[in-house]
Amino acid sequence: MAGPLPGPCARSSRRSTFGAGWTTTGDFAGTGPRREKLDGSLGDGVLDTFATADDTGDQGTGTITSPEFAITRKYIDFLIAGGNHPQNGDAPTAFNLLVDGEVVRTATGKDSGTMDWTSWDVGDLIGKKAVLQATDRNTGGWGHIMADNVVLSDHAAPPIDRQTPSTSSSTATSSAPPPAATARHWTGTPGT
Ligand SMILES: [Ca+2]
Repeated sequence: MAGPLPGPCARSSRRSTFGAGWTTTGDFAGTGPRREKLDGSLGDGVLDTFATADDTGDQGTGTITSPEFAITRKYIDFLIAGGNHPQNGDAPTAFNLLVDGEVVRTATGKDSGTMDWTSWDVGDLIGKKAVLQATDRNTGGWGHIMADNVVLSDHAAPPIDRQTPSTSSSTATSSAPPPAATARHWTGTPGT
């Protein structure tokens, strides 16, 4: 089974920082998960680069980086929202997977504050050590990125609008995660 992953959010709502092993740079130095409940989010803490050390919102830039962990499953599923500024642009708001310091997977938002599932196929990276990194070099409109509930999974988490409604009362805005993801929330413990 997969070992525990470093996690910013599942158990971090009572902390003021992201936790052991996380590094924060630029305007995010010393920050932690923002306490907020976004549409589609789970729990009450979110990695959100709008939450700068001096409350400058979109103007803040820098990085938030997880501890190193081993990729042990075929997919990395996570919730993402925020600005649509891809990593390969001049001023990204991106959530990235790095191996040996290189960005090997990247995601950005949709200029939306509604969190939705995204999945990376990392089958070719199984066995590698990696870190997650939020990179914000954008100071304009929608100049922030949010991410949460990163999990290693055997299944790709589909976007909310393509998930099968569960039983009776689900709506289009239901945030119920796929079973594969709920089973493996980050534990908040650095990888072992
Ligand atoms: Ca920013």
